[in-house]
Amino acid sequence: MLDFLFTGWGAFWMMLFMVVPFGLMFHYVIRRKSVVEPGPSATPRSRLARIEGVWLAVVFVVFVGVNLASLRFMPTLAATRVAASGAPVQEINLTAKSWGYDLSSRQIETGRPVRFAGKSSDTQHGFAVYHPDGRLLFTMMLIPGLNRPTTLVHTFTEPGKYKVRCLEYCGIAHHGMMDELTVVKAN
Ligand SMILES: [Cu+2]
Repeated sequence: MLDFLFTGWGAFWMMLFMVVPFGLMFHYVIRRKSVVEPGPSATPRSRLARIEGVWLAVVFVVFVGVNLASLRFMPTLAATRVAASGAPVQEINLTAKSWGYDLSSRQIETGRPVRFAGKSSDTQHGFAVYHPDGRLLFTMMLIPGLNRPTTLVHTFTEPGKYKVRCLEYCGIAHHGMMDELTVVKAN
């Protein structure tokens, strides 16, 4: 029911909803400080208010700009893009439950995008994939009660054994919630 809050533009509006009150309060504090209760300063009050106004505008523009520019890198939007492009994608469906994973496949070929579609059947779980050298490649948060699965697309380039771990604390055996993916070289 609340799927829209966690995907694409829904997540973006949700972020604004949480940030705007903070921004207004920040603005109010700055105004009060510069206009109503100025400290001892050689700079005239009006000039100080203007400088702080400009500074606030710069911060705002950079903040919104960075957020908009990074939208296309959001995993859910990237996954939608790959799905729309019609590229041959390997689908792996997974369900997380305390404390393990049901995976439709653990075999992956290099060079072919893999679309992970994950759900949780009980509580909040994570699905994090580690490169054989120990680097974290990506992690997904799996929230119970959503109609649509959480999706992420990743293309593996090197063969090997990739560890899977849960990175959302989910109970007494959370530390043991692991799995493994095998990536083989494509012929
Ligand atoms: Cu966990």
